[in-house]
Amino acid sequence: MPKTAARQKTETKTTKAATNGNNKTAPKDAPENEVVETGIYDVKQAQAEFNKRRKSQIASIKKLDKEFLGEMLYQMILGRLFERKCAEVYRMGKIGGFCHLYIGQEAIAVGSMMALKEGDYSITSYRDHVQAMIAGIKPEAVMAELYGKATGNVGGKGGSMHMFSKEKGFFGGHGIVGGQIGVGTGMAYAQKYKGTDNVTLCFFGEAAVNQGIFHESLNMAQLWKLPCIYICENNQYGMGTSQKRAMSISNIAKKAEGYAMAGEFVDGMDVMAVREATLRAIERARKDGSPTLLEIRAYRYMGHSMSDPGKYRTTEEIKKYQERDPIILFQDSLKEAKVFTDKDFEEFVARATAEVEKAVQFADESPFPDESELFTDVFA
Ligand SMILES: Cc1ncc(C[n+]2csc(CCOP(=O)(O)OP(=O)(O)O)c2C)c(N)n1
Ligand SMILES: [Mg+2]
Repeated sequence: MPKTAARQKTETKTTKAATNGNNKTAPKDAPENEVVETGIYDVKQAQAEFNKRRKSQIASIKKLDKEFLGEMLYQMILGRLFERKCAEVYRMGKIGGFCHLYIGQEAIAVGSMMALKEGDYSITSYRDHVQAMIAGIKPEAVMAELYGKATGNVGGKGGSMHMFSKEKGFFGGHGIVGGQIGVGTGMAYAQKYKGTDNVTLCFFGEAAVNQGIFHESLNMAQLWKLPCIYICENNQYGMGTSQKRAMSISNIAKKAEGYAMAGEFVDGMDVMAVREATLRAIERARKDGSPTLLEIRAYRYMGHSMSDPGKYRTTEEIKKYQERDPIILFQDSLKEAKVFTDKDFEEFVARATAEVEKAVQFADESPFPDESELFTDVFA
């Protein structure tokens, strides 16, 4: 993606949506709307650290073949453009209900899931479209599911939050904050019980860490040596509440120490750093089932969901984080390592744009489920 195109589009489209065009601090007499700087992540410092790491990123790039690197970049671009399209068609009324977008966090899903092998599992929260596509669910099926169409990933009955494919080892798509942490732990238990060397990637947001299920699961996983890699996607907000307001410590990776578990902090804007941390965790898990907690810090550019008025943060804060856009950082390194050129990036964008358009056309042209489907697959 050419640098300027990526930056411009993201900033103009996403920041407006995220803040609903309002970047003013709320009045003092409305504390629930007060803008609080998170203060836990200095962007300048992070940028300086990344620049120091740049050499090591290029060295990691050189260890991988061009085709695989191209696929990593393509999946990040596809995720970004797919989500932008979701926002566009949502505003046109084509998607109803909840819709949580992943823009800004792409390096986490790509860096970690593309380190998996056949038979490994993954599970996540409601912010699940990009993970579902990386798992191998076709963009057409994800978009049609968002539209509530019969051709959707789960027949149009799950919508945005409930993508699922047992065949692809992708177990959702969960709307209850933290609910998937217990399920993911059970999936890892099954992998161990069956005597495989497979692992589970269990994604959740930083707000889920305050739920009891997180602590119960980590305790059990370490005690029973379950091959679960707990990936806390720290985007610094749980709906409109900053982490600082809701958590007594800012270093989530440190919480692993409470369970004698391996824990690691990772820069979620750096896809290669995510990949390498995941590979270290995978190695531990395949060897003797040891679990790991990874805190991968990133930033969501859009609102919590499409209905978020976004009054709890400023446009300036969003722009600050966009200066470290994960796609641009990766492209810059790929270019410096002489793997791809600007022309190649344009081709990736063109291919992803065509794939997204195909998905929208498929969803537009698909039928809604038949009335007779009303009572099938109903378990409650
Ligand atoms: C048990 C439960 N409590 C509250 C909610 C409402 N809720 C939905 S998302 C959310 C915030 C979660 O934030 P985080 O875990 O950081 O994930 P993110 O949305 O940032 O990806 C809340 C409180 C819920 N869905 N489930
Ligand atoms: Mg969050």
